[in-house]
Amino acid sequence: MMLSVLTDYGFRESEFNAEPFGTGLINNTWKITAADKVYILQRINNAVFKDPQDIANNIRLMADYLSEHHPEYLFVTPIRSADGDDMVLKEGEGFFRLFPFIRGSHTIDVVQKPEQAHEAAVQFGRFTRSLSGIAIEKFKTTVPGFHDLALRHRQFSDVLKNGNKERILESKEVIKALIANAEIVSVYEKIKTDQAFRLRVTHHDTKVSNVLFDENAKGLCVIDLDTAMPGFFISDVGDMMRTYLSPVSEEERDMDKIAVRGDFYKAVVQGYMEEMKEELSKAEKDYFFYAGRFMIYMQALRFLTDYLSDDIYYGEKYPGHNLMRARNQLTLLTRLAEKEDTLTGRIVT
Ligand code: GN1
Ligand code: MG
Repeated sequence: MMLSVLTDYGFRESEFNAEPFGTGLINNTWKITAADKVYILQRINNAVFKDPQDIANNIRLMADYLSEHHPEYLFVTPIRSADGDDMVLKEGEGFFRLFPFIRGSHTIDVVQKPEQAHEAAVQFGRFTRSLSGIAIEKFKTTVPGFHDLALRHRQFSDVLKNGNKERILESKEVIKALIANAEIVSVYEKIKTDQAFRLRVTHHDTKVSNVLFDENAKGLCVIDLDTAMPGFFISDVGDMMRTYLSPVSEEERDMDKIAVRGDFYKAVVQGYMEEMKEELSKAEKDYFFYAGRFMIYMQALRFLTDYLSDDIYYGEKYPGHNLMRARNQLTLLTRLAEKEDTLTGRIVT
């Protein structure tokens, strides 16, 4: 049985209770209760993370750096197995990791108040700022080209040639809208070679469920560090906009419910800037709003590309699921564009 991995951490089979935990699309997560202690166990999706040791390498790198330079920073490191490993390989089952559950912490799945967006943005900003002196060349790339929009766009163009023909026909409108927005890719191409844009350690998955909150609704730290690696700040800020601005998530099927909330935008900008304003160059700050367009567009491309590739990456819970998600993200992109003037007028730097 899957959870037999816990014996590698010194637990006896009869000693623990396991329940599925969280809503991630890629890894499997369980909350483990053993005696009076609580843990989080994760199985890494080996199809996505081809070399899970790279993740362990990056996490160790960050843990060492932070304990030396920012010992007060709460960094949740994996518990070592009885053999002293950060990760355990179970033949035929995959790689597992065990984390301590931070006492008194909780996560939320949707941002309901601007204060929560603010707290989360502070946490992701602090994460990047705290790591700003680390040698980024020592990091491994855990998912090649993960937030490379040019690559995501090429993958989309390729699937239009080689993908599921019926689905391509069915997705005509969405494809047209994606092509019409290709300017977002050109802007990214410029950023990629622009000296004013620095590579820093960014999280790359800044959904609010990746922040731990305490009993007083204050942010404690960020979790889910599998994709923490060198990147541009627009990845993190953009993914916050993608997932905090609308009252409904990428799973919503009623497009009329998708909206962009100005006070949440302001909260993201202010929270992130509290930590990052000294770090970011003037040129980078000018791309705050673009960050949202960048990430929402990329996610729309990824969902549709997956739909046209028969859902091999994200899977589907109902027929047309990934097409629906792509439509959802495109709607969000439109809602965001409509508010550009109002939102950018509010930026405080
Ligand atoms: C995946 O599994 P989860 O929910 O942490 C994906 C993100 C997407 C997200 C969309 C490694 O994250 O990039 O934004 O789904 N992670 C990977 O919900 O592909
Ligand atoms: Mg994730």
